[in-house]
Amino acid sequence: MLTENCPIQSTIDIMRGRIIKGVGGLYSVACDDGKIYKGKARGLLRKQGIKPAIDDYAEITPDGEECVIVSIHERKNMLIRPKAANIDCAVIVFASANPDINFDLLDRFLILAESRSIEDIIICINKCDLEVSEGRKKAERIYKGIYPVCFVSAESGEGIDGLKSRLRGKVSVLAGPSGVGKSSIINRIVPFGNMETGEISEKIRRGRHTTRHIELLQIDSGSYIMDTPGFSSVDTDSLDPESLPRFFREFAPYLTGCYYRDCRHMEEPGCILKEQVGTNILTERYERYRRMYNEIKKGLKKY
Ligand SMILES: Nc1nc2c(ncn2[C@@H]2O[C@H](COP(=O)(O)OP(=O)(O)OP(=O)(O)O)[C@@H](O)[C@H]2O)c(=O)[nH]1
Ligand SMILES: [Mg+2]
Ligand SMILES: [Zn+2]
Repeated sequence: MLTENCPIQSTIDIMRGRIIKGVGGLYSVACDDGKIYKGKARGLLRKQGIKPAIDDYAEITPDGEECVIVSIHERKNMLIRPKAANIDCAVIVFASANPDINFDLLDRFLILAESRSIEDIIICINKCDLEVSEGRKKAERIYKGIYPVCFVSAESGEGIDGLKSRLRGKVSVLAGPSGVGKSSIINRIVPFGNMETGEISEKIRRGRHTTRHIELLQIDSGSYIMDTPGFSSVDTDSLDPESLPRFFREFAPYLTGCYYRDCRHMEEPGCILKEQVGTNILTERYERYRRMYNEIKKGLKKY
């Protein structure tokens, strides 16, 4: 439990549930009795700075259709933005085109997911009904040996079954910039899915942030998926620069064995990781590592 010392009168019924939606501090909790109760977190939780997250397991006291959230169970992992917990699988969604793939942002999404110990990470390139773009070819070239890459079209339905089968039995989150078609994919995957989708603004060539909150939706009895609002930036400031190499998955075989045991794989002599750049490690990915390492280091100096 994340809450301690919360005396609750024994006369009040306590029920266990799962937080499936939260808008402005009001949460929907799906409970073991099959009902959904709406309520806020009790004052004590708020005082302790504990805010419920989507897919938290919680204890509630029901009162008619309403409830009070009295405690939150220990989380397996946690994303801060979007605020979601207990995630098995992160699907990082970009579009083949309209908007074009921002590879810097894509790497940041991947690093964030890795840093949060999310076991399964999938890259999903949507809008594959559009002509095969340079970005799509580049995504295939860079990531195919590192992560599963699904090419789909929410419009035509191409590739959706393949993506869906990868989500079976898991709690997944769809994350990516606005306008790439996350909600459109959900509408294909979730039976009776009815997420609001938005036209891309022609002027700014990105979406209008149609989805404003996260919601946990059920695909089938053991599979759940969360739609999230689009993000145009990912906050990587809080990462420890020394742990950054672990978040580049293809670096794993070369993390030990450098001449210096605490090698940062930057300028040090005898770096075995650097020797792999251009062969087993793509130059683009290594360059991204260097830029991010320097950026995070610089950020840390400020404080
Ligand atoms: N051509 C094409 N258009 C698509 C496809 N999927 C979605 N779109 C369009 O892209 C636009 C944005 O789709 P959304 O599903 O709202 O995008 P989103 O990622 O949920 O956006 P936010 O909620 O703002 O984060 C809509 O106009 C969709 O019709 C696709 O596979 N092909
Ligand atoms: Mg959306
Ligand atoms: Zn090294």
